[in-house]
Amino acid sequence: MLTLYYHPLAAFCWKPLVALYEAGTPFTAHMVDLSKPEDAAALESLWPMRLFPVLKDGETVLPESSIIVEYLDLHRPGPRRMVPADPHAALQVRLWDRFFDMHVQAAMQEIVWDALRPEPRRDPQTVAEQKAKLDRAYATADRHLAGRDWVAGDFSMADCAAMPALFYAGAIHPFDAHPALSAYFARLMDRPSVSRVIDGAQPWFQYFPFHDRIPARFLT
Ligand SMILES: N[C@@H](CCC(=O)N[C@@H](CS)C(=O)NCC(=O)O)C(=O)O
Repeated sequence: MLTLYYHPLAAFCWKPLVALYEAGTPFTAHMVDLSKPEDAAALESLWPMRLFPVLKDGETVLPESSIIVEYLDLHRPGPRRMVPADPHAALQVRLWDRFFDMHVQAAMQEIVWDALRPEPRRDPQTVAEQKAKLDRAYATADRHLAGRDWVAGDFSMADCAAMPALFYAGAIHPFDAHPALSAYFARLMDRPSVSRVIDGAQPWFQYFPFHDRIPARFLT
């Protein structure tokens, strides 16, 4: 049996959750509450970096959201692959998965960490720099998405990565001025797998420091 160690609010955990729901793969969702020392120690015993998501499948223990999705594709494939078999198409999926993790999620996380610090330790300069990075990433994604339904061919791991990145980053620093990106985000939000992940996170949104900027349609 597969067990996913995760937290419902954690953006990187949403990526394998979407992949699991897309495939209809049964799994046990094991919530990790890092404010509890025993949970933190248990996660650390699985992955010393003490970051989730972590997937356990028998003796196999895998951290890293993209590696987990690739593993699921290999060992628990659903009706459609999240990383295409064609190596050239797969490169595009991995490229855009990296893009959303490194240029959208990372910038969004820096802004969140800043907001979680006590006021005197906040750094407006860092926030401004990260918002400028988001602007560049939004413009890049918008150009790429013009004329495309999904980021790289059919719905794939790249879209699983884009979903949490854009959900949280868009609440902090909106991308409404980018039509192709906005239309793509609306398509993402229409997927049942995505709604399921967002529904699961709802009780926890209050702990997101920008929760008052999450659009009301995601809160009901
Ligand atoms: N590159 C990792 C990043 C994982 C990561 O940063 N996870 C965050 C949650 S979104 C975490 O575990 N945070 C806990 C902490 O920082 O203590 C992945 O893709 O899985």
